[in-house]
Amino acid sequence: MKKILGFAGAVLMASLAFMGCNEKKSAANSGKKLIKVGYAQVGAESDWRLANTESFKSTFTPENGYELIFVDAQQKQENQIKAIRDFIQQEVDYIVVAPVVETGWETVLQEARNASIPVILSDREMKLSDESLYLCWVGGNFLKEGQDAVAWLDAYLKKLGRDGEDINIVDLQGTIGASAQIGRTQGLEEGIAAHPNWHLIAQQTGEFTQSKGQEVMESMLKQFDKIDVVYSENDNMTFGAIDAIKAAGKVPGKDIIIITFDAVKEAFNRMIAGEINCAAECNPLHGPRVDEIIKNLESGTSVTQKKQYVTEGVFDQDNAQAVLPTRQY
Ligand code: GYE
Repeated sequence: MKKILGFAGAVLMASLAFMGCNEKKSAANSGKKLIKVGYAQVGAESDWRLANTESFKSTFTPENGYELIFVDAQQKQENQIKAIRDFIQQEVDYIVVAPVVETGWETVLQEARNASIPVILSDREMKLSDESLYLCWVGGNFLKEGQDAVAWLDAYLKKLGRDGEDINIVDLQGTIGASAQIGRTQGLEEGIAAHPNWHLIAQQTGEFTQSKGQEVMESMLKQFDKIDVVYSENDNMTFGAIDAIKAAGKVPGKDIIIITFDAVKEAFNRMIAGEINCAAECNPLHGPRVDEIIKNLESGTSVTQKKQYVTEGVFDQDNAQAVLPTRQY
């Protein structure tokens, strides 16, 4: 105890000396211990992801009381597992994970539990045999996003007077096994099952990236003459698909109805330009939400909500122009 007090005293003295030559007051130099947070991020595959990273980096700052250890796992689960093990080694106070895929996490989460480090999930979910291996989760409702997009398509086809026609749909899927892919794909498949005239003619992953989205769309366009709808599970794949559609001499948004997910600013620009018909929103700004959870825990308030879904909307060419100035990402 004496030793700890001695050490704390030394830290305080050093901090006071530091503060003396630095006007700026912050948690970093007020002598308060920074909360050490390790964030195992999926990667940098999309605009959505970059906005999510920025949200964490701008929230988890020394001024706000944090030391952030940020790891970009390059869309590989094995890199995230390694990052979590490194966080445990570095004795972080909290581990935050945006899991690339849903399954395969039990062992490493058990290791975090053995080290008494709380794990908070953000963005995508995990499917675990023991839900108590993580504290809580905050993110988008991917199934609802898919269902909302399907409801939009249903209404749009009615508006066009095409609801009685055969409609050929292709699905550009996200990373297979990611909860964002699983929920959005399920939303579409439910829609297909409910509409006998909707036909899912192709379904393939574009890994949530622009280049893969373009490549997969190119091959689908070669394979099928009549594609009525592209259901693309994120914006960047959509941007790639639009390039492929234009290169094939077709007009995106007119010859082919384009539905996208995320609704980043560029998707709004494309709706205004007429190239995208509908964007189902997915909010990436989870930094402040996770900050609030951690601050509550630090002040002794326990987590009451295991899962926190973020509210999300659906946008189209009718409201894109009006909504764009209000968008944050
Ligand atoms: O839709 C996509 C990103 O998990 C919700 O991941 C996220 C998804 C998002 O790569 O753009």
